[in-house]
Amino acid sequence: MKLDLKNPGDDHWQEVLPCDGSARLKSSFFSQTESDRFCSAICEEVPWSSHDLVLFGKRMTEPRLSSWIGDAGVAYTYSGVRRSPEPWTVTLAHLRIECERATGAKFNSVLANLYRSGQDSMGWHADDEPELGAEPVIASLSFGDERRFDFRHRVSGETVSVVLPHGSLLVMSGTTQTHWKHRIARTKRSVSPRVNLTYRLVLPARNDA
Ligand SMILES: O=C(O)CCC(=O)C(=O)O
Ligand SMILES: [Mn+2]
Repeated sequence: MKLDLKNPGDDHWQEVLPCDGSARLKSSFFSQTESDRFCSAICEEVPWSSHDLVLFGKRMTEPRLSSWIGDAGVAYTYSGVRRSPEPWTVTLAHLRIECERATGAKFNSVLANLYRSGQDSMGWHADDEPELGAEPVIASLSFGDERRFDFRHRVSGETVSVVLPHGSLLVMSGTTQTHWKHRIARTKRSVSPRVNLTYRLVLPARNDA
């Protein structure tokens, strides 16, 4: 999809990455009223839980709550742990259609994340699991308090940061996961909870492993 980036603003797509992939942000993908409604509904509907991850061979508890939701039969290994999906909620199913419409891509699952405070975070990683394919399209919706999202180039070390506001959509595509890592850093700022939804297409060939 070609986008007009000459006048990036709230109602426009803005390309965040300088090279080696694409991460396009639409800051006001949803209105304030819609975003408030979605945020409350998601917080209530999603079966949040604390998960362990394996980092450098060590098992630890992720500093955020999350839930893996998707079509029946879609399984995904995330942070070294294999998960089966929870069933779609009304709001997450509706937002899947919105993300498919905006990107032209198809999604069969979503990782929902709840950052309870500035202490909650997600370390440097790429969404490069083999079951996502070589150049995955990942649609990332944010609701609640804004947090800074950082990219770091794997070779040059260049970093690019962008703030993800309430009701924004960030679409990562192309070779982004090959060349860049990303994170949500902890912050000492006093921040309210934030919900993030990353819609993904998990390829069926890997599901019976
Ligand atoms: O919270 C975010 O904005 C991104 C989370 C993320 O990168 C992930 O869960 O893979
Ligand atoms: Mn990620």
